Amino acid sequence: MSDSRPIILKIGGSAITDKTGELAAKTEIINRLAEEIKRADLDNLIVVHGGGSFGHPTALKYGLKDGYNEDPTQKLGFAETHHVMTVLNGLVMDAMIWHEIAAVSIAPSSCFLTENGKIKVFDETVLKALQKMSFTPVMYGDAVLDEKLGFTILSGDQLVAYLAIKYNASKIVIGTDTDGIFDADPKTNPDAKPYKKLTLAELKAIQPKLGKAQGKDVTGGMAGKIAALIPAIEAGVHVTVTGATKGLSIYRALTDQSVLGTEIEKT
Ligand code: ATP
Ligand code: IP8
Repeated sequence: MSDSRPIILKIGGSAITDKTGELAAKTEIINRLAEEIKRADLDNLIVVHGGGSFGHPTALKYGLKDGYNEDPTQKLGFAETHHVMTVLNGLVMDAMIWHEIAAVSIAPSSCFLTENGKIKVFDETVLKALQKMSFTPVMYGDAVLDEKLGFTILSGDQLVAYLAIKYNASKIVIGTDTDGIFDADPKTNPDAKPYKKLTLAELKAIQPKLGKAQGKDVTGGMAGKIAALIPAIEAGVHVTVTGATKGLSIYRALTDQSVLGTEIEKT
């Protein structure tokens, strides 16, 4: 049983899917990430993955992020978005279990409620029980019910920040498809320069340089990710943003080794 502070890993949808396509999973990367998680051998890990080309296209098509607008097709869109997230989650779970990780998935739509897009209610009973037995809980960005909007999209990044604050995480590792945070989107600007280290004040100062995701996305790309993570950084949680598409960066970050990427500290 684990009583230690959790480590929270976000596996970005940009790393495990092709966000310029639809329902386009990168199964080799999912498999390698499961191998890295197994190798890290942590009994206090919480994994959260993003939506990539599974959740984002349907969330965008039905305008789910801004809430229910009385268009009945949106309800089907809500159901479809949650469903395709369970499909991507199934691929992640397949890889984790194949690598003999005792991972158990928890659907955020069943235990979180938001209010105007911010987490308002979390029934932590199952998560706590899983943690107590050192299972590896796995959550994901999801379509969730919202007390003011009817429903919305809860990003994996907001989930990560919330869980990190609530459970006093020792660190957050964010795996995406770029080697950290750059002074411009490296996908569209070949001269973009990476930041190795940022304090909270420096991070806030460079927020205008953070852009959208490539492809379909409803949670704001790197700009949205950092905005969602700031409350956890303010609470003193260390954040590493690194590439998850190649090498061993996730294993190295999870085990406190240096990685190509950006380290963020409050001061
Ligand atoms: P998902 O939301 O599907 O889980 P993710 O969390 O992996 O995906 P995205 O929301 O797609 O990440 O955001 C990452 C993307 O942000 C990168 O692929 C990159 O194109 C874009 N980006 C924009 N500005 C920057 C920047 N300054 N530095 C790094 N990446 C940036
Ligand atoms: O990919 C959003 O979570 P994110 C998930 O972590 C959906 O931003 C359903 C679009």
